Amino acid sequence: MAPEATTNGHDVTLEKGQTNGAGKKGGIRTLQNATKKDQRSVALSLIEEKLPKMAPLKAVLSLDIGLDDGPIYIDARNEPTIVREIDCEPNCSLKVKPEYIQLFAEGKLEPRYGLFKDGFFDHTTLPKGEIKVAVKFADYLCPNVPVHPQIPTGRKLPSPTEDLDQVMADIHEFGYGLVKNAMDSEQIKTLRSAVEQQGRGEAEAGVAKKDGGPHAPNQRIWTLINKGQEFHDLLEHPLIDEVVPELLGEHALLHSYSANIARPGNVPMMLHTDQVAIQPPLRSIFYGLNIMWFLTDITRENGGTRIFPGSHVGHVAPDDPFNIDGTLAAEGPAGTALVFESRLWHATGPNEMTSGERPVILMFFMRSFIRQQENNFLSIKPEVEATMSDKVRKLLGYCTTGALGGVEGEVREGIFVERLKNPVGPFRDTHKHTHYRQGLQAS
Ligand SMILES: O=C(O)CCC(=O)C(=O)O
Ligand SMILES: [Fe+2]
Repeated sequence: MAPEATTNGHDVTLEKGQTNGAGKKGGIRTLQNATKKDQRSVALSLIEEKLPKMAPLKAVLSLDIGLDDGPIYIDARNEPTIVREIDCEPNCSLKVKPEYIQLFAEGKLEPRYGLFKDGFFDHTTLPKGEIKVAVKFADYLCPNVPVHPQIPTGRKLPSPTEDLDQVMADIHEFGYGLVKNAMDSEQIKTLRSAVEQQGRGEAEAGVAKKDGGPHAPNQRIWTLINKGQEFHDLLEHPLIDEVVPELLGEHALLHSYSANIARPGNVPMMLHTDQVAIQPPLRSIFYGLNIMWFLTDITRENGGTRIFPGSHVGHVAPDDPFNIDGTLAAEGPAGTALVFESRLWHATGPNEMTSGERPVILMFFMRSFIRQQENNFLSIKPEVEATMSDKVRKLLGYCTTGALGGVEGEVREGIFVERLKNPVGPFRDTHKHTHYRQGLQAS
């Protein structure tokens, strides 16, 4: 492999590719390959174009975008260049789909989402080494390069308060606020016991959802709607009506409803915004709002959610989403509700205690036009569905909002809908008409 400046080098690679076996295999196959090659070529051109911006990297990145000749190297130790061979260990290795390069450049994909989302299915796509180098490389491809968040100085940061006006002001200014005594001791006890028992039961039944690093000590309990009346009751809490409609507009939906137990030995979650998966990564509006209910006293030590206060506004994003240095922990006594909007950079904190859990309930609301995280219509048990209050049904999407969510063309607003016993099927001839009528009579 000869070192070469790639402005022309990638053309050579692509021509070589055209003569490979796959290219000779007839119409459709050839067409697909041509498209793929074009994406790699476009990716290389874009990287070359943005190369001068990459000087602050001061590092070497090995980059695999699927070229036939293997990875290229972005050598930004001095003036950034692209080379085919390198005389040192790269600081970071990155394998990324070439089409993502174009999406980054067009501002359609946020690097902290785009670089990691395929890792769920193929761990070889995860950057290796100094993660910051891969992230900033991708940032420099974007139209606007974000800056690392800084905690605001000289301003009083949010602390738990019963003054809801203050909470709203804190959410606007810092992206989050803390409601003190949102739950009384009876509610805390009931919900904590329900979460603990549910967590234990799911673990014993072998259906627990675990995360938080190699030992996966943390436990998520999803779809709380199916898991007890206590969780339905919490959805009737007046705080929801105080904050959700004002911040997310009418008809906001419950995006997901879960508990998260952070346990000792966990690795902090990746820093993220709660709308990072909504692409393109718009920063001008928040789509979601989380209400996190503290079921125990929450401190920095036992895994309080790590936050960059004020990181909900401006073009900010952490240089390394796996590094929580410089974050604050959202702390408060049991019964506190942490309310935070979806642009805020945050993560589950490390539980640094030797024993003791950090159980919280996460009620995650979204504006009514965004697809819900949980597909309630498929996951809610029919017998639970039958017991849901109108309020709960509405929050879960069983009610039309604007022209959305209707059944068989219902577009009026605020109509409760339900599964049709006999949805209208195809009509082709009179014989089938008779069948449909018979079906109706039978049901
Ligand atoms: O558990 C926490 O502290 C935060 C969880 C979180 O950020 C999330 O589920 O998106
Ligand atoms: Fe989150």
